[in-house]
Amino acid sequence: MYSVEQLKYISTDIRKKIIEIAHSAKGGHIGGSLSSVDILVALYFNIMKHDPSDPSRLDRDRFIMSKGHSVEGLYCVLAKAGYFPEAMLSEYGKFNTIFYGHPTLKVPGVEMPTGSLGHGLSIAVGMALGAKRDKATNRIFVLMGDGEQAEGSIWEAAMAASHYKLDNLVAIIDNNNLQISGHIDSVMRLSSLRQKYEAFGWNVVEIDGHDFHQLTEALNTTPWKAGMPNLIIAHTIKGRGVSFMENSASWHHKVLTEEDFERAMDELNHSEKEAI
Ligand SMILES: Cc1ncc(C[n+]2csc(CCOP(=O)(O)OP(=O)(O)O)c2C)c(N)n1
Ligand SMILES: [Mg+2]
Repeated sequence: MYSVEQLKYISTDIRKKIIEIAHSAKGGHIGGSLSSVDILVALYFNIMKHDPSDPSRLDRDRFIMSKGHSVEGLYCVLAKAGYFPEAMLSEYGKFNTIFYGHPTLKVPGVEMPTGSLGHGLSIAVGMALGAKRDKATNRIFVLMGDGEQAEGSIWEAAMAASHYKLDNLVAIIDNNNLQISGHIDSVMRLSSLRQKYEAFGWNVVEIDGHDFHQLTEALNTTPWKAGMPNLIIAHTIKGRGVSFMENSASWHHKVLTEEDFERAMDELNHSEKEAI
């Protein structure tokens, strides 16, 4: 188990890597990568049963990155966790690379290619149902975006998860209040997400998605109720960690200028020193 201080340090280091690879690839889904880093770090470093030296181990927990566009965060966390050397991240977005702008099975540790929103929960439901039928004890985690909740397929999967009593399924929503073109409320209002999932038969908790105490507690203690699927609504900040990217839809996907890059790295280096 890593301490909260260690997790914070790892997250800041990963935020720096995200900025570096998005800069070198001349673009990236930066905002949603930065909002979900702490969730991924909690999962890969303290919560999931997994083995980077044997990515296809049968008894591993599964993680589906349904918001596949936030791929820079996923690649950097997988590298840090040991699935491949961190030096390989410099290939991100280059010609002939395995590190495309959305995750594929070519990258060690990626369970499912994603990017077309709205599919991850259905896939996770299938995996959770399979695990139940095999009487396996592993858990299935899936991370979705809040904008992604506008996809109708999610609600079919949500219905099936409670019908099949999939308490081994843990869905997390990166609730950063923004999607590609603006504020969730102006693009497709969601309120109340909690009530919607509860009406579909889920157990729901809401936490601060940047607080490692809350993340660890919520993720460690599922199933919260036997026979019910688990949803964590993680309140996050899009662009978290770089002041001028925070809460701004324009940083959903963007090319960093040299000045943006220097400023972002200065801020993150400063946060890293504070975290020591
Ligand atoms: C089916 C589908 N429609 C549209 C898109 C284009 N798209 C990419 S990201 C995005 C917004 C997603 O918003 P959200 O789920 O809130 O992600 P985050 O804020 O975490 O980046 C959209 C519409 C897509 N990838 N897939
Ligand atoms: Mg969002």
